[in-house]
Amino acid sequence: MYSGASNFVTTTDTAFFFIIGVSVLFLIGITGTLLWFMYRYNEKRNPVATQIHGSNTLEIIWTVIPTILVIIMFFYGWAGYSPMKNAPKDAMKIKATARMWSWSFEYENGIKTDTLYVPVDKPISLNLISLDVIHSFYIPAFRIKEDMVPGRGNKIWFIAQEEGSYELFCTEYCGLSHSYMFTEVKAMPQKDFDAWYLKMSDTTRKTVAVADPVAEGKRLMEKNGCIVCHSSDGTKIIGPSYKGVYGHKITVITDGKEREVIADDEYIKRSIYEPEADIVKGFVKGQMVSYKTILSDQDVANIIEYLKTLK
Ligand SMILES: [Cu+2]
Repeated sequence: MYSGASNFVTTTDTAFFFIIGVSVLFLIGITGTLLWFMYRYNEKRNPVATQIHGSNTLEIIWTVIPTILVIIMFFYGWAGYSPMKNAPKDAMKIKATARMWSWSFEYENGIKTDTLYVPVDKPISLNLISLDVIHSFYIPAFRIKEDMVPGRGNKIWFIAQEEGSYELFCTEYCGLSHSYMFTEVKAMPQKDFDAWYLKMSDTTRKTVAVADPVAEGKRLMEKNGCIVCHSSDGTKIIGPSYKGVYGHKITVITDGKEREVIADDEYIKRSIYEPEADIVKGFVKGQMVSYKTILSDQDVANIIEYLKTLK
């Protein structure tokens, strides 16, 4: 077992520091030689230009040494990279979904979270799904990074080796609110993870009966990143604000034709499940994906309760 926050820290850092070290040595060597030549061969000290007619020895040296250095770089790079492509068979599988502009993680028992929870010392294999554009999954402390291309199904795996919270973010510029794609990976001892997993499974089963639909609706909208594009105070972001929408008349474009609708339960549900069907006048098409597979009818009902409070 290697040291560091994940099993890939040692190998990645070795390759990185070797390349940085070689680069710094060359930077110092080349700059030093340059300065010395400027001093030694300026017009005052060397009035007649010195002509040089090639040197086989020199040419061999400056071909062989860089070749060896580059081969060593390749070796360290390959030795670190190739294990990243082969997840162990017993790895715990988690589906990581990215969309403009939020993350969601789905576990084998159906739990969905916006923070990635993992046990330490256990291989975790992530299935990387993008619902819209190209995103990129990055946990700097674990030294892992992989593009999330729609329809491609890339994978990444790691073993968290030290307990703690680490930054997890999108590192592919994916539109206006790219910087909101920021969350955490929490690595915890196996027994704490098991307790969390069990507790979450229970709450997932009980989602139908929530005590406070308004609070639940608000939580769902924060968790699913809705609020990144829709404000609740009337500010225009990517999509229309929620403020004062419920129960009011709005102008939308449906199949290229302008029409007026009342923003009732049915309209809001349709906007969440088929966001391209009606576009509010003044906004652009193609900014939102359907949440049909993500939000249940009950979730939508809770969201509507929350919207009703935004007068
Ligand atoms: Cu992104």
